[in-house]
This record gives sequence, C-alpha cells and structure tokens, in this order.
Amino acid sequence: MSINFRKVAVIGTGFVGSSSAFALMQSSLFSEMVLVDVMKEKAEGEAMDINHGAALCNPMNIYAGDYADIKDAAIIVLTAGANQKPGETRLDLLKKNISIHSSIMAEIRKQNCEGILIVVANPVDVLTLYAQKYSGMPENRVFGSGTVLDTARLRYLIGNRLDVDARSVHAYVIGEHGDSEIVTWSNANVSGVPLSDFFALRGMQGIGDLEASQKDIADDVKNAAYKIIEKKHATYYGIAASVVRLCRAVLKDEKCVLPISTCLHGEYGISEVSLSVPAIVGRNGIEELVPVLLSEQERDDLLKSANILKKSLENLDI
Ligand code: 6V0
Repeated sequence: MSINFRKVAVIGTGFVGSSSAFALMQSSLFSEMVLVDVMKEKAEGEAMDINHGAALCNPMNIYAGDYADIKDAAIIVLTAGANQKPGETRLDLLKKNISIHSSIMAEIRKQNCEGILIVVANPVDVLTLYAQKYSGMPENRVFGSGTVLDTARLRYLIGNRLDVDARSVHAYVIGEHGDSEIVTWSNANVSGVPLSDFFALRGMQGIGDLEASQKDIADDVKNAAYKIIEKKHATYYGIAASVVRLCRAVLKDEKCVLPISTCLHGEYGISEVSLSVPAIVGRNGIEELVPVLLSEQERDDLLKSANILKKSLENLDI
C-alpha cells in the first residue's frame, strides 16, 4: 500500500491528541484524519466535534478508526499515555507509559507503516527510543517532538523580554524534554545579533541584566509545564501547535531545523540514548543532525542530561 500524503493519524485522543487533531484540522495540511483510542467512544466523540468545526472552516474526513486505518497515513502522531499529575516529573510516567506503548508498538508493527511516526507522549525521549526500536519503522522515520515545545517557550520568553517577534529569536533548548534540558545560550541570537548586543540595543545595559534574565528565562522554560499543570491540570495547546509545526515540516519537505528527539550514535559524544538536538526535518523524517557549536558547560550539561536518561533506562527491557 502506498502512502496517502493527505492523511494523518492521531493515536490517543485525550487532551493532547484532541487538541492536536483540532489544530491539524485548522492547518489545512490534510484532508483525512483517523483518530485511534483504546476508549473508542472518546475518539468517536472527538471526531464528531472536530468534524462540526471543520464544516465551518476546512472540510475534511475525520473519523474514529483502528490500527488498520493508520497503515497508509503520511504521519502518525502518538499521544497515547498517562499525563503528569501535579508534582510528577515526566520520568515518573515511565513504567505506565512503556507498558501502554508496548501494546501500541505491537499494533503499529503489524501495519508496516511507510509514513513518519511522531512520538509525543512522555517521557518523550525514552518513548522515542522505544518506538525507534519496536515500531518496525526505520530510525529516520521515527522521532519525538522533543524540545520543540520548550524551544517555542524559550523564544516566546526572550521575544517578550526584548519586545521582538519570537520568530526572529534563534536559540534552542536541547537534551531531555524534562528537568535536565539545556538552553544553548552560547549561540543564541536575534536576527544574527548576539543576545548581549540585542539586550543593549533594547536598553538593557550591563552583563548583570543579561545573566539574570537568562537564568530567569531558563527556569521559566523548565518549569512551564509544572506551572500550567498546577493551574489547569494538563498542557495541550502549545504541544498541539508543535505537532502542526512538525507535520508541516515533514509534509512540505521543508528541511527545517528543529530540535527533535532521536537516538544518538556518537554525536556530541553520546550513544544509545534518545534526546533532542537540532535536526533537518523533511519528507523522509530526520535528514541529518546539525552539529551546533556548544560551550564547554553546555556540552557537559548535555552529557549529564544523556546520563540521566540512560539511568532511567536501567531495569527497563529496551
Ligand atoms: P490524557 O488526556 O490522559 O489522554 C491520554 C489518552 O490516551 C486517553 O484518551 C487514553 O484513553 C489514551 N490511551 C491510553 N492507552 C491507550 C492505548 N493503549 N491505545 C490508544 N490510546 C490509549 O493525557 P494527555 O492527552 O494530557 O497527555 C498525553 C501524553 O502527552 C502524556 O504522556 C503527556 O505527558 C504528554 N505530553 C507531552 C508533551 C510534549 O511536549 N511532548 C506535552 C504535553 C503532554
């Protein structure tokens, strides 16, 4: 069976899956969307609701289906799994979600999917490694949303602080999508102007301001999910927009550089662990990892992040 480039599948129709489905409907990227959930009624209800919205803005065929329906999808978005409760870290979800994903991988494997699999459920780095090993799909066609959302949060906060469009800010969050993530301050810039110069340009003189602002911003990025979960029990709109961003990069073969999660094989001195680094994303999924220059401190922190993730793999049969 060949790929239907107008079709997307979303597995898991909780907060993240349904928000992603709604955002994908509005994106006009696809004309067909199948929703799969172990609670079939939930998927059916979401399909009905989103179809009614689609009738007003972007007619498409949205339905609840099962795994046979994902086979020809150009992109499969995997959001199924427990979410964080207040006080829980993403790594706390590991045992529950590996067990859910082990049954999902068995289903995906049977379909011999030729499209792209985007893992979103947490802990996204470990579940990406798991999917790269057990989905039966080649490694380049499976990746995690990784720190795309964290990077959006970072760019939003820098843009907000400097009163400039977040899309003109160039900076990445890399490493674990979680507590050990790293902001690559050493190469951060606004439209090619180093951050320190841009701070001065916007009237924030003095290195003290810059360092304090960087620390505040990095903390806010790291704690964003905890704060949102404390207030509204789940996060979903930011990740839904990240899913659309990734789908657009793939579908339109954009070859856009995005910090997605994938298994490293010696890059940055890291092996056999999945975490986020900037990569060129296009029709074939991951085309190439981009070796961004890091400071010594950032390199050390990336290794620490990799080690934390590696430790979380101990006692798991991956
Ligand atoms: P939710 O609202 O509890 O939805 C989970 C859905 O998965 C439910 O509808 C379940 O019925 C379904 N489900 C469970 N088991 C299966 C199965 N075997 N097959 C199919 N469907 C199943 O959670 P929510 O939508 O809030 O979060 C989903 C996942 O996304 C969690 O792991 C979150 O931590 C993660 N997030 C990841 C983000 C990222 O940046 N990568 C951001 C936000 C949340």
